[in-house]
Amino acid sequence: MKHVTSGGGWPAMWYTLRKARQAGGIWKLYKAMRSRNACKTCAVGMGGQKGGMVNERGHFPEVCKKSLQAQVSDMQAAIPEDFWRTYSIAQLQKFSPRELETRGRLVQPVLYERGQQYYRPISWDDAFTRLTRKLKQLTADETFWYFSGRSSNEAGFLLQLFARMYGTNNVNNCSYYCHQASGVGLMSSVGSATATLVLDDVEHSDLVFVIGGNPPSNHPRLMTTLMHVRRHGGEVIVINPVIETGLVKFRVPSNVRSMLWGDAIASLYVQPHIGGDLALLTGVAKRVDEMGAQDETFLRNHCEGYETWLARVRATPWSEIQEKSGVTQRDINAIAERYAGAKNAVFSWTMGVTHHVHGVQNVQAIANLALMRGMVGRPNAGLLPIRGHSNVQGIGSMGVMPRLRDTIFNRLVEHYGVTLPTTPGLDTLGCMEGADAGQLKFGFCLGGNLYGSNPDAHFAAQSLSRLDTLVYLNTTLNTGHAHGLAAETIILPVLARDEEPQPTTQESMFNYVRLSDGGPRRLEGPRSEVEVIAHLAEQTLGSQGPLDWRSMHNTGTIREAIAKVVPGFEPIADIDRTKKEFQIAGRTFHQASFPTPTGRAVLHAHDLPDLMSDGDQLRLMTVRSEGQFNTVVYDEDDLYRGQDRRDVILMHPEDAARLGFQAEQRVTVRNETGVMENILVRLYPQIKPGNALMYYPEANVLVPRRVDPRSRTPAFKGILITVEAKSPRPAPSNA
Ligand SMILES: Nc1nc2c(c(=O)[nH]1)N[C@H]1C(S)=C(S)[C@@H](COP(=O)(O)OP(=O)(O)OC[C@H]3O[C@@H](n4cnc5c(=O)[nH]c(N)nc54)[C@H](O)[C@@H]3O)O[C@H]1N2
Ligand SMILES: Nc1nc2c(c(=O)[nH]1)N[C@H]1C(S)=C(S)[C@@H](COP(=O)(O)OP(=O)(O)OC[C@H]3O[C@@H](n4cnc5c(=O)[nH]c(N)nc54)[C@H](O)[C@@H]3O)O[C@H]1N2
Ligand SMILES: [Mo]
Repeated sequence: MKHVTSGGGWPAMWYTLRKARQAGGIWKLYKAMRSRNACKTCAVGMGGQKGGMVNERGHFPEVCKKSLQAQVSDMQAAIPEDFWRTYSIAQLQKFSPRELETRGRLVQPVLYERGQQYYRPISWDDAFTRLTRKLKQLTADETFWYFSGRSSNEAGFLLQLFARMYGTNNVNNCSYYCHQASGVGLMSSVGSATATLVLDDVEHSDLVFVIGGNPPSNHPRLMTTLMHVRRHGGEVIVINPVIETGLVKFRVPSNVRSMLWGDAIASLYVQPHIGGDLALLTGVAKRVDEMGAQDETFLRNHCEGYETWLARVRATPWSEIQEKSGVTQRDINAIAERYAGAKNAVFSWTMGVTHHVHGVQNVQAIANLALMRGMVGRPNAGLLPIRGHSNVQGIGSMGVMPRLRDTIFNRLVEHYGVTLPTTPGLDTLGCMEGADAGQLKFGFCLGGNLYGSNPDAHFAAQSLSRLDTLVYLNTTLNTGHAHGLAAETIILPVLARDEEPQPTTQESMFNYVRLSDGGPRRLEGPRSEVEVIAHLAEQTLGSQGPLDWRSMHNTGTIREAIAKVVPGFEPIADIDRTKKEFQIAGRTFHQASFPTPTGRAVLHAHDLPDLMSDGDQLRLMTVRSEGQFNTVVYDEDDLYRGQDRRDVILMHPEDAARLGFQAEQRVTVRNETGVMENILVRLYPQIKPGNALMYYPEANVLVPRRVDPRSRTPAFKGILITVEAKSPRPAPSNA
């Protein structure tokens, strides 16, 4: 397959036309894309009342392939009824993620019962009766409630409230596999868990760090901003073990000059080892200190922990920094010099930073470096975790986490007189382990693919199989429906955001709350998430309790409740009347006053983790291709990395030569967690030697259940593997 030499550009445009054909014509797709609904893919924040394809600075047109893919997926025809009689569970298990996704939209509730070979359609009434009966039999802490970041604030708020009034804190979201380390790290450093700036600040900065992320693929609309920074004479420093094509050069489709010639993005590209960032960031800080370029006044007036941290940085030898980061002194100095010369620096990062056992420390190290030069707490500079799902941040704000924030807890009790549990709840992996141990009997998944997103896929299937009942609220089929099967498994089909009968709201990563109008349903059958949750709650808890669940079918009533109990969300109460979107107060720091107990930001000292690997092992990252959205695969190819298939391992030619492999050779990849056979070796000079790349979710059979103790996020990057010439040996006992 041809390897493109820039991101975006004509391939993206052709793709749009092809997708438009699938969606029934360009006009139909354009109308759907322009409807006033928040974009369905990543959390950069688009659409809403300004209409689709408009960014947070009001710029139009902004489109990306991902939003087209998501839109066209929702515009698919219904899965026909005979599908469920035609394909057995065993056959569904043979389907690839892409084959499942492209079967069409889910339109009727279906039930699988252990011992049967097939799912079978059931009525909504039957589904509700089964669930209610089960919930009445169980004690609350035998259940768990998982949320993806795709649902609305209203659905998220309502379901977590129901789960807690039912009596459990086993409430969590996909963030535990995503940006939880950012939330925990930022909270410990600056007292707030989200981005400290707005999009306009990034546009006006003169240095942007892009650490451990692949925005050309995963946050394409951010590329316009990076292009602007470069055109204003600013710098972009990329820190990534892989040279990602679109981070070198990108053609922004909405810009003529960019389309024709392309825009250089990275002004400096540095390749650490997978997991080498903490060492590298410490090295940059050490060099900035040697140069005397820190902002002493800021550190003295607005920070604590500075002396301890600095002493540790100074005591860390250069040799250790170089060895553990895999970066040369020259490169470290080059980063430090550019940073020392910058007036306004923005630090952005994604999964290359959080998916490690030291994920929280990575985030703290980024904050340390920013604080060192006073880059937090003023305009045009700051900290920017580039969030994943379109509403993952809103789901968090709504209290979808095991421990409800005190303010929300107290206000719920005060305003609604409800009784809420105080027993500790389980995080996402905790629930999987609880299920495996037989302590949990019932799981409820609002969107997402809990099976497919988990580390250790064999364990995930086994753990879910120990549940009595598992419920999935989804729009399309995914691998969870085939492999994540409890004794009784029910799939409930729901409406997508732009098909909702009532308005809903979402929150972007820059802390904007925006309104989605909803729209006409495309298919008969699916129900609104809010309606399903309110109905289940009423049937389970009865209509006599402190909360009138019937009124909660109305998203306006839910917003009134959100306005009363969630701090910063007061204006949401009449957003559908005023149409005034708003930014959540207290989250953007243009002044150096931090919501920590002392009002000061905190610097944290760290020991550098060892880069594990011995001799013949490689360090593996499991990542997304350009053609997928998480566990949903739209296209088998990865345009930007020049791959035409997914069952591949990308390794540096030097490693291949050292280990005795050739391009296109079939190999077995294994470690203590699992085995993957028949994998194709692809030589990939763009990856740093010693490291390898495979695609998630297929490679999850190799991901151990090793988590960051503070954020409970698994290390989806930095997995030790051995690669062997194809020779089937028995699998390890736990696989
Ligand atoms: N098209 C598309 N868009 C998406 C998604 C999608 O699947 N598809 N998913 C959404 C979600 S939920 C999320 S969380 C985001 C994910 O967005 P990303 O974080 O960009 O996603 P990954 O594919 O995990 O890519 C990780 C990047 O980090 C690099 N990396 C790996 N290990 C390390 C390391 O140790 N250090 C450093 N510095 N870099 C490393 C990899 O080379 C890769 O470029 O995207 C969101 N947007
Ligand atoms: N090895 C490895 N594993 C990883 C990662 C990695 O980088 N490597 N990344 C992790 C990350 S960052 C994340 S966020 C998780 C992803 O975890 P999840 O959020 O659990 O998974 P998704 O694949 O995004 O969910 C896909 C499903 O969402 C459903 N869906 C789409 N739209 C809607 C909607 O409007 N409502 C409802 N109810 N359902 C909808 C569709 O049915 C689709 O099948 O995976 C994690 N797992
Ligand atoms: Mo994510």
